[in-house]
Amino acid sequence: MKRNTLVTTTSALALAIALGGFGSALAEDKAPAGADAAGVADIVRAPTDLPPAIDRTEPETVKVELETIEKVGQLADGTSYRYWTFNGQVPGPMVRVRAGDTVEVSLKNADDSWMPHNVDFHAVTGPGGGAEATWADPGKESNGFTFKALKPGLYVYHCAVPSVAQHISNGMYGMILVEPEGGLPPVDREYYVMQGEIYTEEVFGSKGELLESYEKLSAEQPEYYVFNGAVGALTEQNPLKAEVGETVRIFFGVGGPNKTSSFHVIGEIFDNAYPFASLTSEPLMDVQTISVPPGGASIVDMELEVPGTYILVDHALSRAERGLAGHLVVEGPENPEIFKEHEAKEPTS
Ligand SMILES: [Cu+2]
Repeated sequence: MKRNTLVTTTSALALAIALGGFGSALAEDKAPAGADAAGVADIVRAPTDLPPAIDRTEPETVKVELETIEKVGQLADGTSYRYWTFNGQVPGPMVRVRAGDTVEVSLKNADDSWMPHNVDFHAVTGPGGGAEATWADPGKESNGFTFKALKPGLYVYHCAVPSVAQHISNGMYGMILVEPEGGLPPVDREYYVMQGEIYTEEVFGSKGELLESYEKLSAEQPEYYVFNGAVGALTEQNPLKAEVGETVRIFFGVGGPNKTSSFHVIGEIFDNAYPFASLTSEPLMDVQTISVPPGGASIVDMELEVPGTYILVDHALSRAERGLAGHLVVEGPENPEIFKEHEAKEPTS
């Protein structure tokens, strides 16, 4: 039954896009004057928006309530886009549970959605990661499901309604951390960062409300690469912050849908990096760049010795010119033993 609906919806959409009908429908609905016009939302999830470390020692039942919301949000200065989100922001909320917990997932799809949505949690052991159980047409609430978090790790979740790549690229991804029973080693600050791609018909840098390009999505040729949903989300808007002497952890994931990230922080070295976000393996130490596949994650820890602005990038650096950069601003006393700039040289002539 659901499969039929799904195929019909997908075919109709693909056809509409092929005929240019989808673009026309979007154009009629678009906000009058781009990102400054009323109705353009801030869809960025702040990297500080994550639950605190779990301090309990017994398993519990944890409820996760998701609402899928489609809305026009700011993609860049003067540029907007019709995002599809979990709970109104990109990425969706970070869920934090402990290995052995029972997790009850409910999903409601907002009344004004155009599309059905659902959620597939990579932390789930069970069919579709819960995708069938959470399917919801616009205005409906899904049946939901319950799962036991068996394996520690940091896991991606995403919408799995076809075209899955389309739902993900429009913003439908987030992460769930399943802490090991003894928790993670404590740090001073934790941040939540996810990388995604946006495929627009208009070229990078265009103004106004941009239209999605199914053709570029199929060809894996995004116009925009973003951390936490939008250009500038983690630079001007919400830079990561720390003091000299503190240890910072970044929970980093790739929603994608297509591109592997070579995650790197310019000017820093990861003291600990958990490849593929495996928490039952020992972390690697002293890592410059870590490869994170789409639908995958990593956890990196850095102790900060020197003040300054450190830049989060994907070291496939052409992507930095398509929106992909974040800042980690470290304040505190200079540490000339570790880093000092030389005095200006005397003119030689
Ligand atoms: Cu969806």
